[in-house]
Amino acid sequence: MANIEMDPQRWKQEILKKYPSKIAKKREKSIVVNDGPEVKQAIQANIRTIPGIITQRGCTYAGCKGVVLGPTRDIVNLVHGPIGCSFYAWLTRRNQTLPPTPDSPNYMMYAFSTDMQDSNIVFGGEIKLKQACREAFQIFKPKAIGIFSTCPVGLIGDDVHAVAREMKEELGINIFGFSCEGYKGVSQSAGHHIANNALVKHVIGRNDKPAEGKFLINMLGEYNIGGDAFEIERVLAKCGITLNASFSGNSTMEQFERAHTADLNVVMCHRSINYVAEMMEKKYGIPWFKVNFIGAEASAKSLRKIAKYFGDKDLIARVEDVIAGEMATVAKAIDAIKPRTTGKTAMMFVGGSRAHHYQELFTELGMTTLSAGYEFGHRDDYEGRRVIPTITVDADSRNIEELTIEKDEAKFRERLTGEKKAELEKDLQFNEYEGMMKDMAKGALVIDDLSHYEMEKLIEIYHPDVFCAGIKEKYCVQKMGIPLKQLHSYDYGGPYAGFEGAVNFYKDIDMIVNTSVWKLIKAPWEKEAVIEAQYAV
Ligand code: CFM
Repeated sequence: MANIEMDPQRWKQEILKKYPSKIAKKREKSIVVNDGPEVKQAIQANIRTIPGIITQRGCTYAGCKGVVLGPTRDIVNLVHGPIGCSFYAWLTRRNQTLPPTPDSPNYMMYAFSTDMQDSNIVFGGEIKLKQACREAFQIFKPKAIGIFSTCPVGLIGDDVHAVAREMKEELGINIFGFSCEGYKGVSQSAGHHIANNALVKHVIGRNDKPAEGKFLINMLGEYNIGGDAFEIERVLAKCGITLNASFSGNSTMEQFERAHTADLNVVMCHRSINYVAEMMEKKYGIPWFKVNFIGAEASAKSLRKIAKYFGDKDLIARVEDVIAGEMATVAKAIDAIKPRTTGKTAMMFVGGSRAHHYQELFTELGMTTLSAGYEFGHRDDYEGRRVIPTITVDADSRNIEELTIEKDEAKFRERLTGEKKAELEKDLQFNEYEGMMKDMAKGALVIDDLSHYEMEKLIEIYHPDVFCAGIKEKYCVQKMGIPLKQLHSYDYGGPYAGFEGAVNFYKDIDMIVNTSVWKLIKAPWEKEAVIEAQYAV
């Protein structure tokens, strides 16, 4: 059973005591004891990890290629770099996709790489990159090729953008490059921004034919992990809401190209895609608001928001019908499971949005989130977008291009006129994300870029019933006798989004927190004598 008596301030002080004073001073600002929703607290985020500290973070290339473009099935995602970078990106993330017919283009199972060698590092890799574009074109005849830069590309100065322009001309398909070298930012978050920029520059707006149907929305920041997008698509279709484009779970190039024709942008993962939402509003006049399809209640709320936006009586009624039907099944599951999960505790350290979104599901299970944090969230993901103007721009953030966006006079369409907008604004918060801290309990520990050491100490002291993170943390945590649920890949379970997803999650968490296996195992060092040493100074 969890030990929740621990004073979080004491935990923080104990952790910081172990660090050299300079490091303690830095880490101190990234560890906040939450004072509850009324108090506005600042947290330090999106800064470099201190060298020597074991972080959970990934690289800029991972955020660009793996996260944002990875789930799009009919684009050849060509990695310019050594083969190791491609091996990482090759189906190691659990994006799923569903081509409409067996012979529809789907390149997601392939790893496209220029396989740079030492000689390319010395003499340059542009020739090899051009050859790779031609080869990919000859074999697959794709609609588009995206070229992703890995660290050595930036170091030797290969110009992927010039190659992309030349190849676009030669092959007659859309080819564009990303300067997403792994070291480009402090985490994968920089890669999201770089991907967003290129999508706006090179893809969105190329096809003016919208999807067929009424109530056209784009779903931004949903990546179809574990089939989440399929469940969201099912629910939207049932409601009669048309998905015009998805960025980018189960998506295609065609969807990206027609995204500017939608009536509304809804944003799931704020961290990875808020740039596209903002830029599309300026350029094409599409309003956006935040939604969350993780959690049954949150899904219902999000559907109601969408229906409210369109203001169509039939749509509103249909959405209520769908919610009532889906909630009946959810209620059955929760009634059976909740008595077994109530009072249990969870901790979540994932990415830049799930550490917030999944708290919804744990609340539905009657569980408490003792501590949570993002790997690479920015202050706005913790404190809300109101802090954006006050965030200090440092050398690392300045490194990422900020596009200047202007209204596209030909394609701009005013979706909301003054009066209607003012009316809707009473209920819908446009351009807003209030962040994670507001939803967390008083006394909960909010920790940005959690270090491995801090993770071990959290577990030793609090003994949560479940710890949620990724594969890097999984086995260390489980060897400490605490179950770990992966929230990046879902441990090959899921979907967890929407209503059916919520039920799947309840069942999985019930099994995880109520199995006795974790109480029976002992790590070798708990059973046998070990030799320990200490520094003399
Ligand atoms: Fe957004 Fe993501 Fe996440 Fe993310 Fe990610 Fe991911 Fe994630 Mo892993 S885009 S921030 S960079 S929701 S890959 S699909 S699970 S860390 S919390």
